[in-house]
Amino acid sequence: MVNQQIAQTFYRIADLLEIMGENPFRVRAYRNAARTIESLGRNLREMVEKEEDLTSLPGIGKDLADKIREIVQTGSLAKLKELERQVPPGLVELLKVEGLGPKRIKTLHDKLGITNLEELKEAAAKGEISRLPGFGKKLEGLILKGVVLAKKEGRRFKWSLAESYVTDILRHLERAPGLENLQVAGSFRRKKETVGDLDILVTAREPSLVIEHFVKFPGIRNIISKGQTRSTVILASDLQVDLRAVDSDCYGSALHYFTGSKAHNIAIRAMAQKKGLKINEYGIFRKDKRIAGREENDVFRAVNLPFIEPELRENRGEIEAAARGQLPHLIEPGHILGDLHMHTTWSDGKYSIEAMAEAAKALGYSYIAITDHSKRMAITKGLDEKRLMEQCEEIERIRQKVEGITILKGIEVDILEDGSLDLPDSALSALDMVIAAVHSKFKLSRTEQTERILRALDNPHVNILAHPTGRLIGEREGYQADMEKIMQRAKDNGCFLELNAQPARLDLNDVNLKLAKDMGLKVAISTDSHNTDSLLFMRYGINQARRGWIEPQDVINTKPLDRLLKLFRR
Ligand code: DGT
Ligand code: CA
Ligand code: CA
Repeated sequence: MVNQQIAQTFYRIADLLEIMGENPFRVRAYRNAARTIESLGRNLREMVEKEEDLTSLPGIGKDLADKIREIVQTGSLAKLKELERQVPPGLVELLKVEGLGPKRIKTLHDKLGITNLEELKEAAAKGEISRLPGFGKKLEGLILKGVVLAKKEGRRFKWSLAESYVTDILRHLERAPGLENLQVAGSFRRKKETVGDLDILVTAREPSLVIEHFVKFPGIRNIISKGQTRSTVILASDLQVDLRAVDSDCYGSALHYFTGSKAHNIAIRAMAQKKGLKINEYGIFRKDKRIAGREENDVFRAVNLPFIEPELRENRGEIEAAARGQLPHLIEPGHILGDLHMHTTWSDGKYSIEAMAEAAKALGYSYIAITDHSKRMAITKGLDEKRLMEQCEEIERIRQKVEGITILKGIEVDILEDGSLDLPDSALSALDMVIAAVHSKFKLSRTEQTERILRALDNPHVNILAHPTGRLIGEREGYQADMEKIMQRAKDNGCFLELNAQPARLDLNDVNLKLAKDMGLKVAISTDSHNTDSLLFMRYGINQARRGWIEPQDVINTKPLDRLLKLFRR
């Protein structure tokens, strides 16, 4: 998964170049290349190792091909380091503020001398930003809110991106001399949607040899500390990695401790105290004698609980549920029988209906739904009524051709500002299922937004509400709406909410998923794929679902086709 890292590097270079006011063509070249790489089916590491011609890829010339090789071979890129030296780091931070792109950041820097979040906040508070041409009061308000959010978030990494680093680090660490156990703990193991840093735990014959080997990982920018049993490093991407070597005798309790969450740990420790036990990363103790700690389950056993899955360890009721013997049996990838949200070349997808069906079939699915955009999404070539009917005919032809998987006729229809839908009922009634989605007017008031969505759910053709909050992780907070009200209406109307598995969306989040579950509202876990590769995003959705306590019976696309179709008859 080096692809994601390379794409990330190129996006970053594009941002930096743009902040510096460099040639827009060069900026665009980096962004185009990043997009190509993100949706590439091939692994670039493999291509580099086999010395394949990278310039055969769209948008990759000789210069970018060299850069890709450099990243694969060294784990970093000299060009990026050079740019990062030239642009004040505080200025790069500003990219995290919603409403601010590199162009505007350049303007803020040139006209107001702003170089960091603090100065941005001051300028916004003083009303200086709204006086700049092209900014305005509304944007200034947005920026002020964005600053607060950006500060709170710090620099966190989407789980999927963190995973690509984990893969590389583990591949490196597995070759460490005398290594015994190796596990990534922390929020990464809990599958949290964003990860602050990585916490890796090892046991080894000779821990210092593992540490020596660890700090030779090619992707490291800074070694912050390096002792006999622990080390902290910063990768070229800014991701911090903590490595700890522990004794085998306490590996289990250390794994539990460093998996967290902190709130879960504290609650478990309090239970232990009541039993006269002490639990910490070094083991489970009675008086000062270690009585257990080799296995993670020793910790739970000590407080009379069954094993609790890492995804649940947030002290959100999992300990009480465990004590009552009522832990959920969490959903797993194998439970999913089909994918109910994907795009094709009929709108903004990259592959034909047939290619998507074949790819889904290869994953072992028994059904998919084709859900292209509707006409309001003009930039995506969204379908009007006429083209939708043509697409239905096309699906019928492909149904004859591709056996072993059922292709459902669907649409991702836009919810217009007043809550009506972008296509007439006569068109929607020809389909097997309808997804409704908000793609515009994010700034309506909470009441208006809620009413708008409720009205859409009241349309008897609507089955699923797509990416229900509209948030983009770390980029956009999502619109204001009363989720509980929306969920209740969905349930009353026989609709479902989507858990969109795109790694930047993961919308619904864990808390909302649990809310839906407790309400008895089912969800669809869907990839919203625009190409065949991203059908694999399903596992990110599964991660998120597990954090939301979701069991197979809570998910509609775990049901066989006949039962699914019954659910779509409202
Ligand atoms: P992150 O890195 O912000 O995404 O979140 P975590 O959960 O990975 O947190 P991190 O890296 O600060 O610490 C890893 C784990 O170590 C954490 O989940 C629980 C444990 N831990 C850290 N500090 C404390 C503490 O003060 N008390 C207890 N009981 N556990 C702690
Ligand atoms: Ca961590
Ligand atoms: Ca840490």
